[in-house]
Amino acid sequence: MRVHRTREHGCDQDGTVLIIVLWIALGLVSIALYFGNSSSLELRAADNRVAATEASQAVDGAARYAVYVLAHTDQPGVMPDPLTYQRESVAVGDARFWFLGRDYKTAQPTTERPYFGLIDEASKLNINTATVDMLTLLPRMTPELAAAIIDWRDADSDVTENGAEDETYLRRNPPYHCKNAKFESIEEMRLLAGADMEILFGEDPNLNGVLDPNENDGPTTLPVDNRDGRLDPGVLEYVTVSSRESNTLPDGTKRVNVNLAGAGQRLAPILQEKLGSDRANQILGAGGGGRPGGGGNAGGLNGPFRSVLEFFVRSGMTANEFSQIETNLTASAGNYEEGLVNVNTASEAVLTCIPGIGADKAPQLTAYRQSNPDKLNTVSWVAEVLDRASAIQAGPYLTGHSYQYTADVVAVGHYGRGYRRTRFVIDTSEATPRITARRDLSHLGWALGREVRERQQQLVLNQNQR
Ligand SMILES: [Ca+2]
Ligand SMILES: [Ca+2]
Ligand SMILES: [Ca+2]
Ligand SMILES: [Ca+2]
Repeated sequence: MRVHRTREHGCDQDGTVLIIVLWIALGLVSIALYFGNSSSLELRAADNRVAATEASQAVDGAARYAVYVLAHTDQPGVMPDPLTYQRESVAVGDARFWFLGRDYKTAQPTTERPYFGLIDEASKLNINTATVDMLTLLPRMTPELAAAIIDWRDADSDVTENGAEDETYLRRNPPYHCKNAKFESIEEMRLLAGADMEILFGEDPNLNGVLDPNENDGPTTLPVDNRDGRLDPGVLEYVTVSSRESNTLPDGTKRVNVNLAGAGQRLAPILQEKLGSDRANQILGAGGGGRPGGGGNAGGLNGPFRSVLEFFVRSGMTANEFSQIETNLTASAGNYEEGLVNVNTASEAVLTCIPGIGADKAPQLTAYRQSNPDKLNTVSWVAEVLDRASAIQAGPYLTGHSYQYTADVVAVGHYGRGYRRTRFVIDTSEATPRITARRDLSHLGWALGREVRERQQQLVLNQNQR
């Protein structure tokens, strides 16, 4: 009996000990699980921070690379051939970067798949120089916003038709003044009367020129789009504040103003060097209106010429001859000319805004570009496509060259993590290209389209399986 009791007691004790041990063990397991989980979360967070740092460094590296590409191009002032530099999935250590671009060789540069490359700022309409009529022709533009652009940048406080000055902006909450000075960035347009998300961003809220799934599903997800299978971007797609041509070439040579007295004497040695003396004399004599030998001297350049294109049309030069001296010429007196549109890279939408071109002739220009890809370093071919009067009318707004480019850099760190996107504007008008603007666009979200995302996800899967 006693033994039994003892044994019973022993049994109870064993049971209690077992339960306590189990509890302790369970507690240890859950503590281990808790710490394990939180340290893996912390590890994961730290890893994401590392990836983001890698991506940021790749962004900076990409900007330096873009400056290098532009500094070493064969033809300064001409869009670097996309085949001559690296544009997509460029490795920088464990990170990769892409230059998100626009396909300037097509009439509609926005597509279903991203195009990779640098972006020509002279392919866009400059909101510091475009007239209200030109602005009004942009897709989605309203008369109110076009007029507000003019009033924002003009020095006076006189309200133009449909426009807005101080009295509009001072009524806002919080109130602010009309700038009455040039735009320094296109994003300033968000402050303007009549500007809204739909006009500025259109169907492309991530500003990548790519038709993303949410941009073609109607009202199901933002933005509200028309579900027509093509991207209809907003005004921001088509405008710039950066385009300008210096009247001093990057190598320090002053351009010859074809309207100045003595232009002929300054032009003579350039023409002689490139085309020989006989031809130089013929051309310098012909400038008044296609009379070969007419005038017979440098004074034969009878201006005024409203543009370099007009000078070409009236000079009797062949397009090939003209292309050799084109960058040496200007028709403006200042230190630089702002807002010329590069007819070799501008989209149909932008060309439509140019006086003398319009919606009817813009497709002819882009069609010519597609069938003559080797001629796209000059403005002269415009005279082959447009009639003489239209070419002369369009001339003051056009150029064949570009000196400012955007590098829209997207980068990810290892395993495709740590997404970063920054837009840089690079000015090549001086001897050394330099970055003149930088804007972080990471907050706009993934911009590289579906294919690159899937490829990135596949890389992660492959890594995890190893
Ligand atoms: Ca004003
Ligand atoms: Ca998009
Ligand atoms: Ca949508
Ligand atoms: Ca659409």
